[in-house]
Amino acid sequence: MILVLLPAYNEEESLPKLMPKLQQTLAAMNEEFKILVCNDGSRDRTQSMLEEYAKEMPVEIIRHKINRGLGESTRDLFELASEMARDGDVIVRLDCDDTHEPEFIPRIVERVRSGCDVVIASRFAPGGGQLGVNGYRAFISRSANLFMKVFFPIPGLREYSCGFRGYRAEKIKEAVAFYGNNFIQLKGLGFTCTLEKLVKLRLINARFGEVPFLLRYDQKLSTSKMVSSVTTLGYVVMTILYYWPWGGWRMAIRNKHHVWNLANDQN
Ligand SMILES: Nc1nc2c(ncn2[C@@H]2O[C@H](COP(=O)(O)OP(=O)(O)OP(=O)(O)O)[C@@H](O)[C@H]2O)c(=O)[nH]1
Ligand SMILES: [Mg+2]
Repeated sequence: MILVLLPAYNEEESLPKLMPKLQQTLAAMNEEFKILVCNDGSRDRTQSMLEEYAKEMPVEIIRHKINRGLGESTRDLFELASEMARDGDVIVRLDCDDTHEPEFIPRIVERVRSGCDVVIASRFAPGGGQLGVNGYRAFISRSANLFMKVFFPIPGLREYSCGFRGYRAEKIKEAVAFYGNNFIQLKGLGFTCTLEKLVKLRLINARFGEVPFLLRYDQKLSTSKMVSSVTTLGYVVMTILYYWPWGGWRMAIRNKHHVWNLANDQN
């Protein structure tokens, strides 16, 4: 099964573009699929539109009446996905602002099935790119990725900030079992959770891969919800938590995971 996760906040303009493409792509893959959407306190027609889609395709809606942010929504989506998924399933998470084309999903799924735990749709892999991104935003995005590459390096990875990714279900189940509440712990810090997930999976020895991806920013209709000041603060907080000499993530989590693995092997 393929489980598609969509965080949605005021996406009434984008959903009518994205959902038919998503359904078409997934149906053509000849595999069972489910779309889990977290409608996070949208103030527009997102909820009623999703309810209509749920009549035509396998859509399940998690509804927050009040906006809780991307971190909380991601926690809910991954928690539900890890409960629903069986071994062999692939979890794909993408944005629903119509900048992430579903046509990349089959390649992501194939790459997960050929041995990766996490596969990132990468603008910076050979053959990837972005359309419609202005110079300022491209510079901010490049700088953020450089920061992540320096402080949280993952061999072979060029793209750290894009949320369009595939995950092997077993690895997500392992992460939820091992980390519990702390799988995605940086909740109120904007979009930091997107990086935190990578780092947390790396600390439990996930294997990473990339597929080339073209970001269609030229198709973006909805307004941006990315608050760069809060997210930047989140990156700083995470860097401190990671490198903190007394019990920082880098050492403490690796050691704890090693012990956890040994205990699991004995059982
Ligand atoms: N659940 C939830 N989803 C959100 C929230 N903010 C944004 N999103 C969703 O997260 C995805 C990414 O948001 P975007 O605003 O596209 O952020 P971005 O891609 O980093 O940057 P831009 O495309 O420039 O806006 C979209 O699918 C949004 O609907 C939120 O507070 N809660
Ligand atoms: Mg976007």
